[in-house]
Amino acid sequence: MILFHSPLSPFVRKVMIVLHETGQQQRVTLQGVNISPVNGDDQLNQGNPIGKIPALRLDDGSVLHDSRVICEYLDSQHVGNPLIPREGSTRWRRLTLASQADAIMDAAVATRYETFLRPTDKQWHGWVEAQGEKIRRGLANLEREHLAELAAGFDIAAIGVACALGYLDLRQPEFDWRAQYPGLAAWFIQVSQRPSMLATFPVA
Ligand SMILES: N[C@@H](CCC(=O)N[C@@H](CS)C(=O)NCC(=O)O)C(=O)O
Repeated sequence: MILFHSPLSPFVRKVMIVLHETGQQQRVTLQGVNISPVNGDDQLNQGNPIGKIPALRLDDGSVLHDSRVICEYLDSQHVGNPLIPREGSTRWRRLTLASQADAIMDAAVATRYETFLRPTDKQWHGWVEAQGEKIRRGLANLEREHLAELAAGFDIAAIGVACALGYLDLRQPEFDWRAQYPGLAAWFIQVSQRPSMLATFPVA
């Protein structure tokens, strides 16, 4: 299989961590792409018309996207403990937490595009501030209500939160989230030691 990849994308990192955690790294060849919303990649666009990464080309030539679908596919392809609970209320709770983590990443990626790509005189500070509020509300909720759930196992929800925190460190190092969310900070120290997290650490 071929994974359209960038080492700095938090959504790609999520897929890479799932590959590591399920022992499937060797099944995938990485195809690096350097894209932004205003600078696409023709080969990627052929497989994923939306032009975003990650996208996974299967051996039969079909292409899966987005990261949620790819993670679910990969989780159906191994015999170990599932990273996405298969059924019951746990499934919906964990998927909702995973969605919250994705939304934090969406807000952080959108902030990056607005502040890095958009010409300075066109930047909308109120909009950037509102993205920051989404991130802060999302993290505060995790700190207040979900620390025990995160510590329960490194599944799809925990992987998503770890990728979101790692991306904030990469792109918003001035946002000292550790000071505001000490429970998340302590949890992050632990999960950061996992081989899957070390192997996918984003280096700009
Ligand atoms: N919902 C998507 C989001 C993926 C995403 O936003 N990827 C970014 C890179 S981090 C991207 O491809 N941006 C290019 C674009 O927006 O055109 C997923 O979960 O895979």
